[in-house]
Amino acid sequence: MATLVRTQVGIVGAGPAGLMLAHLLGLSGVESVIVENRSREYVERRVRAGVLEQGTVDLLIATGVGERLKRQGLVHHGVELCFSGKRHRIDFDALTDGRAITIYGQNEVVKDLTENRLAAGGQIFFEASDVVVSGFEGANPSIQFVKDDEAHKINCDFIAGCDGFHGICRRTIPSHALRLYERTYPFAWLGILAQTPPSGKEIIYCRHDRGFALHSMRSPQLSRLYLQCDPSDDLAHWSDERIWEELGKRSQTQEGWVLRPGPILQKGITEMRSFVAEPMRCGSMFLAGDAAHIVPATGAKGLNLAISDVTVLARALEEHYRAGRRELLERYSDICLRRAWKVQRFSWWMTSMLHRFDSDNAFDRRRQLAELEYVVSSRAASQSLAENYVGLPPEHPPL
Ligand code: RFL
Ligand code: PHB
Repeated sequence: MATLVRTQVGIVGAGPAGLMLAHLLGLSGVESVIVENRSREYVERRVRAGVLEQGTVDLLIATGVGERLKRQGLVHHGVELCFSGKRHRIDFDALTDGRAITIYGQNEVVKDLTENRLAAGGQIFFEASDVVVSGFEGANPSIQFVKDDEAHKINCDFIAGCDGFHGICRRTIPSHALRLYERTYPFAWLGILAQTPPSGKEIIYCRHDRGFALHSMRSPQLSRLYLQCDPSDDLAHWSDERIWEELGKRSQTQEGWVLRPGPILQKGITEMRSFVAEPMRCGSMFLAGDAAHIVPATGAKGLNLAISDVTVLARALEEHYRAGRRELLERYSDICLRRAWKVQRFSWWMTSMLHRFDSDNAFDRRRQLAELEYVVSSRAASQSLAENYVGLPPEHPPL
């Protein structure tokens, strides 16, 4: 016999989407339980995103999980674009009425949310295996899993599929009930974390004939850098020396700027993909975050979009439990997809403008440079980049 748990919302996945949903529901008095297949240590150490939009930061602070973020987050008022040997700054202050982004690792957000959730008495089952969701097309949704060799079953009113792109929730929905939109890119990113001060004050996006490079950071002593590489590339082909040499070549400027290499603490290769599943709901199961959509990392949007989805979902569930109104639950998918497609467009555009496409001819390369010239020389074009980068306004009224 399985150990039975009863809750209102069963959440699959303790990434940013699942944890933030549980946190927001908790504040509204709605019960939830999270099931995660990895260990707490693994999830908290997984280095991924680093850029938080203004709206994400405001929400974390307003809901009481932004203390460390306020102390340790690095607030940036612009980004730089580098091409043809020159750097150009996009000034968010001047272009967005003072909105900004904050650099704070996704794993730090996950640590803060996990700690807060557990302190508030929330239940998270880590290291759950054989996770299965069922009954969401009928009246008895449930999540089943095995933990410490014991079978468990969570009976709930709703399931939140927050289990990322490779999770099981989206895959359990019958294929006729979903429409999938997808584009894979013919390149990947090699990302490193390095024990060296960042080479610039702000994030630098570099377009170069050898391929794209990105300079970011995690703290005044820790740099996060990325290089466009082949999707089939093997990390074994990328010695530390080759990585620093390639970063140097792709980021060089006419002023003779120098890169500061240092010990590389972590390396990984990430594929680049655009993906949307519509609708983001099947019966009483709601998909949120990467489970429903993926954006290429060039726009720094995936985590922010995940937070935006669960903000809408938490509000919709709260209205259902508090006032018996299902209207927002019915509109959940439409509201989220409106934002998701705008973010898809922006991420695709940033990716197309900054990467080397081997299929491009000389015309395409000149056009790509003309696009960059236009973006940095036209106030309207810079403003379009800036307003998307700091985060578009929500598609739903504020909480
Ligand atoms: P996550 O973070 O993938 O969390 C899903 C969780 O579900 C668990 N899981 C399961 N649990 C139970 N049963 C199963 N069968 C399960 N299968 C999976 C997983 O272990 C995991 O804990 O999805 P979520 O919460 O939707 O969050 C999305 C973000 O993680 C993602 O969009 C961002 O990391 C994307 N991204 C960036 N986003 C930004 O907003 N700004 C950035 O600067 C940024 N940079 C990036 C990025 C992603 C990158 N990679 C590695 C993909 C840079 C990189 C390199
Ligand atoms: C990061 O700091 O990890 C980062 C920054 C900008 C991006 C993607 C990732 O576009």
